[in-house]
Amino acid sequence: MKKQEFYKRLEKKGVSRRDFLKYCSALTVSMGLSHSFVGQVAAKIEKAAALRPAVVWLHFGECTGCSEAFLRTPDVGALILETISVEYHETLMVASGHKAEENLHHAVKAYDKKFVCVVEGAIATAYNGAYGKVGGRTFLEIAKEVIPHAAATIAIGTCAAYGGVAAAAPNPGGYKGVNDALGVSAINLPGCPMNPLNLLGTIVKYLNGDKMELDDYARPMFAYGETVHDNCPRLAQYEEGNLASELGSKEVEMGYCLYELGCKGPETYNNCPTLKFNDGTSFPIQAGHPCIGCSEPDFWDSMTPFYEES
Ligand code: FSX
Ligand code: SF4
Ligand code: F3S
Repeated sequence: MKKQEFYKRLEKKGVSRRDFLKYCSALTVSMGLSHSFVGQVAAKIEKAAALRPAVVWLHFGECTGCSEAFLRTPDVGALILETISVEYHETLMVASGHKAEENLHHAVKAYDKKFVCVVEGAIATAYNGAYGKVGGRTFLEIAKEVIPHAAATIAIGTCAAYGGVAAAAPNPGGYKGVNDALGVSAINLPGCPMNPLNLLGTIVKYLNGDKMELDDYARPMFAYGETVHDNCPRLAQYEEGNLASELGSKEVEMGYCLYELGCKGPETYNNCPTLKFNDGTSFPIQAGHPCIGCSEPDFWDSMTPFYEES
């Protein structure tokens, strides 16, 4: 697809060139690059959009909040949907029933070893996967059938990455993240939900053949290299000892540190303070709520009780 066509398609979806550059700028910051790289990031997105890979998007045990996160950010959603070609997505596609099943088989066959598999949700592994099914087949069966045919797999959200809420104790279904359940090497983009700009950044880096440095939990360093605390707007309050435990809610809103209210920002790796959610509007701590560590392996269990200092 030519560059001009890409812009035309974006404009049709209400995303102007100026909007496009705004998101390039946010992505540039999230990648830890200086503002002078915005043009290069824009060129990388254009290159990725020209390749427009087929994507098979699987849903397993989750709340669909990750899909919602990008659908509720219409411009970012449009950018993602113009950069990839979604061949199968249970909550977005029109088809249902047998027709939907057919679409999945067709996409896997037609784009064998070429498509990117995006997985949203955890996989039930106990009793042969009996605790989680779509169309009469277990998540485990579907994952085993589809993922080996993908050129790359991206596990979005903490559920797909590490099990997340679905794997909270006592976890009778034996829910696990994709890598643990299948023994594969998916890139993990945790967060409950993941930030859609991190998905876009990962796809763009992958399609440009850029080196993707990952941490020990398979998270890209460009997004998960620093803790929430490192970039928190309340960091100065933390350092000055202005803790919010005995304040009224108005003062909490005004910017006192939430550490004594159980904030897990110091042990949570994610770039939410930089990118924020809902089109850069806010993120939990800005809204006056402690970070609950939603992007860490073992969230939920290791992060509860939420409102106690760890
Ligand atoms: Fe999990 Fe995402 Fe939390 Fe929900 O899909 S990470 S429950 S926001 O939807 O998987
Ligand atoms: Fe750190 Fe949380 Fe305090 Fe922010 S609110 S400075 S992340 S402890
Ligand atoms: Fe999650 Fe904490 Fe960010 S709760 S959204 S990692 S501020």
